[in-house]
Amino acid sequence: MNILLLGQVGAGKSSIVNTITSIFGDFASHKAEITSSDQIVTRVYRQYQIRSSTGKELAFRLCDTKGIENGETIRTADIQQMIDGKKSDMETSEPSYGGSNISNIQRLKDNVSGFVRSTKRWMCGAKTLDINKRAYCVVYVIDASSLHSIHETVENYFKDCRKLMKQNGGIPEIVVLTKADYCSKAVKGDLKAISYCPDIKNVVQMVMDKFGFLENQIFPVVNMLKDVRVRTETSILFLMALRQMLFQGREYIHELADKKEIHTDVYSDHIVQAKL
Ligand SMILES: Nc1nc2c(ncn2[C@@H]2O[C@H](COP(=O)(O)OP(=O)(O)OP(=O)(O)O)[C@@H](O)[C@H]2O)c(=O)[nH]1
Ligand SMILES: [Mg+2]
Repeated sequence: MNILLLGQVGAGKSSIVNTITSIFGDFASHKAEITSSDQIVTRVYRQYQIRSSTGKELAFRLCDTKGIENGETIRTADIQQMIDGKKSDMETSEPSYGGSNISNIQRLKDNVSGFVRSTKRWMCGAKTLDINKRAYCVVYVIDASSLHSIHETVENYFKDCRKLMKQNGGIPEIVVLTKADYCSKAVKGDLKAISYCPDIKNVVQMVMDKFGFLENQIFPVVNMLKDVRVRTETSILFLMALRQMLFQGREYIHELADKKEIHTDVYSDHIVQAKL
């Protein structure tokens, strides 16, 4: 099951790959490149196979993507390729910028072409899609500490992404709120405070108000950055989020099978394996 990580430059997408790899591998992983500078780090699409501590491949991959910059509009064709599993590992993504008028027209065109695409797919069955490669869940990675000052274009970007997921038959969406430690001293001192801290509750409410997510789709976390050993509190937060991604992804697979977009004999194995 491929899980697509989308979000702003520096939001913590690659750090999530490292944290989850560390949790399952039982050691601190630096597989995905991150940096402490403000520069864009991830420039290409990367698929990371997650393995257990014994090296066994687990039944999901995290797909790290190039971050969105302020002023950028949705790269519909690019994201569609990722959803359909047609983007190769290490492939680049060109940013797309546009003024508000261009962006509105483009958005309209995207809506229409998205509708045509989903209708076509419904009519012919998605036989050309490789079910191992396509995405079954999308994760919006949002920096909790800077949400209050999020750029309007980035806000629109997320809204447009949500529309695209709907056009694709309702791909499950999860929000992972990183850098919760920057939002609250209590969380910085004790990760357990994340579940009751008012500062974090406010950020969660802001995500609900801005983007229309439900509370159970939003997971505040703190990435593993300096620790050599994986802390239990870190693991619990990430595993809860991951469990939700996999459950919802599985439901989506069932729906695709019911609509005959994928064949049950092909996907049943994957469902069994997707149990954590
Ligand atoms: N305090 C804190 N810092 C974090 C957290 N997650 C990520 N960071 C820091 O944020 C910076 C950016 O993290 P990345 O994982 O590289 O972000 P990215 O979204 O992959 O960025 P691009 O690849 O440039 O799009 C790094 O300096 C990380 O150490 C977190 O939960 N808490
Ligand atoms: Mg990155």
